[in-house]
Amino acid sequence: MAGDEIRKAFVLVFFLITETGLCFSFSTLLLNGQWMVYNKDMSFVIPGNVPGSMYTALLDSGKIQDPYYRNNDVVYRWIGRDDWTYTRNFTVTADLLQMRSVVLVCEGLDTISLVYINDRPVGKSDNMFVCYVFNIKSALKVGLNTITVKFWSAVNTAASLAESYPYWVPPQCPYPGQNGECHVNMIRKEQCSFSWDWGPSFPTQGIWRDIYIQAYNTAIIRDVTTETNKTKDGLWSLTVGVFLEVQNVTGYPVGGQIEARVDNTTLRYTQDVMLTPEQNNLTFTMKIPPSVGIKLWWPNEYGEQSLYNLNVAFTSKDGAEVSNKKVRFGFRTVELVQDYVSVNKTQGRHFYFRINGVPIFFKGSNWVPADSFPERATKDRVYQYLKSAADVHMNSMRVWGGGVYESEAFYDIADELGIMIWQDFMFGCAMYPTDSSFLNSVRQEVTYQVRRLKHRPSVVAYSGNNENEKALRQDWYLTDVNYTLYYNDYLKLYRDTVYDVVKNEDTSRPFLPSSPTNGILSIQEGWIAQQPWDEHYGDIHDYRYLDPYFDPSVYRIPRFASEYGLQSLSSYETLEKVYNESDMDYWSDMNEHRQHHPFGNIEMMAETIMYVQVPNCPDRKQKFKDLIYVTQINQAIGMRTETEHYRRHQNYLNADGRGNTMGALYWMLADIWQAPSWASIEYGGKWKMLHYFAEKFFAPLLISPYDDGDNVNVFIILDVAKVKELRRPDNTVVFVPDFESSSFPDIFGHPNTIGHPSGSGVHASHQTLSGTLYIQMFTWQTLKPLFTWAVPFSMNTTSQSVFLRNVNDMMLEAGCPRRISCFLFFYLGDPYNSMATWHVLSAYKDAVGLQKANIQITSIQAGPNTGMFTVTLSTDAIAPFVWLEAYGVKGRFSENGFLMVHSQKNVTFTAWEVVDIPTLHKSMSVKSLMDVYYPVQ
Ligand code: BMA
Repeated sequence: MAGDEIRKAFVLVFFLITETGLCFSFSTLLLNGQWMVYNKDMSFVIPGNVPGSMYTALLDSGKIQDPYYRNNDVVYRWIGRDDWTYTRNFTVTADLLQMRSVVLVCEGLDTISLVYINDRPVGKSDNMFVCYVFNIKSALKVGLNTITVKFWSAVNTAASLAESYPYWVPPQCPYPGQNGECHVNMIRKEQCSFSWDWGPSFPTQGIWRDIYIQAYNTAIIRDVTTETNKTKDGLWSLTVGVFLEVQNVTGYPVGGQIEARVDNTTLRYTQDVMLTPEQNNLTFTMKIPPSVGIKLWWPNEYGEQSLYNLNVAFTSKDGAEVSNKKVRFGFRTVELVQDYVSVNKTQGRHFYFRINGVPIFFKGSNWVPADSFPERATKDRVYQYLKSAADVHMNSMRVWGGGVYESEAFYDIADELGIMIWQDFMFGCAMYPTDSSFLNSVRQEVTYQVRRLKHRPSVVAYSGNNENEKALRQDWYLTDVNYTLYYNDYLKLYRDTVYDVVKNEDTSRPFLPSSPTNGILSIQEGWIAQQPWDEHYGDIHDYRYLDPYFDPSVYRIPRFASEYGLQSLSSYETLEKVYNESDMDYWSDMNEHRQHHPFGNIEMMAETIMYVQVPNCPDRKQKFKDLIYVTQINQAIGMRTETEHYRRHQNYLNADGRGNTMGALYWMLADIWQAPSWASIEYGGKWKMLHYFAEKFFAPLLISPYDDGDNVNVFIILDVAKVKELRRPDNTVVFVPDFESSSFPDIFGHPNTIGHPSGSGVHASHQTLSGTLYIQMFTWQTLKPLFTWAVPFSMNTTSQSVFLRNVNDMMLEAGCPRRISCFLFFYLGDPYNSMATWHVLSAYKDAVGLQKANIQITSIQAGPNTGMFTVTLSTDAIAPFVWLEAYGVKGRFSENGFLMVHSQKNVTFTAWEVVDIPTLHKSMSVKSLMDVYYPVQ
């Protein structure tokens, strides 16, 4: 073995032991690292890193500019249409080659490829989501060997598959404004890599996950799955699945022993086994005695995320070979409640999750790939995004079906942060082929991915696809020309293939046919419901771009909203990395080029006009900055209005049975590149105003006012770990906080909670939460409130109206002349508490009395913790949407985009990189709404 191979093998073994828990007594040769990459006519021959793609190889070799820069997605279209080959040499020792089985393990080949060892074909791939294992022993030799992976352009392959397919499998091509490629549904590849309505087309080729050689004489463990169950007597059991690969050279069975141990417990299991290449897996259940003292895994802000390590080892009979695999798992139960809402069964079915028996409102968003080039979606970046989600009280995330099954790092972090994953299978917004080779490939994909994910406590649900049930029912792709054909294809793919595998592999979490879906009703109606968007069943996706998004009455009342969103622009700072000076205009060609959603920029402008006045700075660049700011205001207000509306409906059912809403996952968490989109986190990690608003609207204790006809109606919403479900005689549900066994401060004592309501002045006893709600009426003109109402309240459900009053009467009492002059401010106990909120009585564009506020950053001081700084602000006038930025310094504020009603306010800046106070001071700027308007000349 050459020096660097030995080093790499060493690194792999070390990596496998420390990171994945794998450990081999047999030989392993890691082939990650530097390869040679070349295109079809060899006009480019460059080094390329594995895992990686040809785009990053070209970029790293200086052959292309940043592919994200300006319209490089179009300029570099040729790259995805060319064929790229990866090759490298490696050295094989006699020791390795004499092993009975020598296999090449490819955890990710993207996508259509032929694999050669020393010019002999040893395997091929057609699915980037499958782990391929090829037998390569006969192709290897002692000494220097060459491995070559020849990829075909995914674009060309998809086109030729579409052409030769007996009928159209729509949609053919994406919306032209996406500048994308066609027929991505014909191949098992990240569907958004051919472009999406928020992302560019970079149809990658390459070895995108680890690749290595393994040699063994007997058997090795490929997968370990776990399933934890709570039995009737309250005891836990752990069911373990072990999937091995067994040598098939000798023709004799392989004897040995399987041992399973759970770290830091007395749990141990052993079993003698006789394995053959066909009889290569086993399942066993360990009953867990009470003495083990199991600690549960809880979602974020509901308790700890206790995790256990399971070590499984196979030892060959002669003791000469040991194969280990370690997986981390947790003890938790998941149930999806879908019983009837009413006794007469006419009002639909519930749709909510119970985790460890506790009904939990899903607060979160949707995850799309963090980068067009998966190799750039590093663990650090994924952590940054998911930590940002947890920091704003999210407890759940849907891994959307047009991207990828995410990395181990992603699920590790979700397990650790308590982010419950709704996992789509990777099919989205399309019909799919159902020829046998496609379905076989899907079968392998689903088997591999489910075995990979099953031990993850964070994964709480599977869903067959993104929006294909709805698309077929609503004829999005003109499938009605032959509905039966496409319907039968749908069944073949999702019912007879995806679900068929899942039901054999993993019934420990719910499987939903699609998202959105009607759940049980969809199944009863033959997997395509009559109305998959029905609010009485399952989940909905709902977008309303042209409605007054600040008015809650425009929103639907579903059981669970798994997608809803509004667009905004990314910050100037983020756009600057990919726009040039001339692009810095709302209506520039570049801003249009990056906008992939039809009429998106026009829609954002229409939204602006409805709510605030359009910024009018004569300076073009400043006006663009101001427009960025107002689009972020619209998005934040829209998502706040819609999300609070969903949370308020937890305990409410309309006369027609809509309500008991138990999930709000907005679209979407983070951008794949710098562009106008629905994301709340910009490419690179910067929080948009929406993300700051999410910290408020997802807070466990929320004051939520809204216009209810002529009244203002104020709800208090409380998400706590101790909730009981009360069933009314008519079968409707009310969620009731249960404080009996938990002291109130515990509920908010979770370290992930920022801005938790200390000083809220609320008290809990038994099943009641009581306190005083303070309501103040202000005019826009002055910092002094007109009037303050102190409203004692007492609530006994998790979401309840505590105040309802005619606004005109309140104005009369307070002395407010007209709605457009005033607004309401609400707090519990302490007006300076971050939980305070406000409610406007008219759109800002009509507000009278607002003045340009002179806001000053009066001081920045270190603390309260390392990397944190206290920023003190002062104002001389009411200031809506106060927006702080630390240009060039990565980090986030504790609050941003707030309404400033006091002359002073402190916020905390948490830096994500080392920074000193003078640098921070220099970087920091502040503005508020009236700063974007200039006197008309
Ligand atoms: C839904 C999603 C995505 C899309 C989003 C915004 O259709 O599932 O496909 O990006 O809406 O349009």
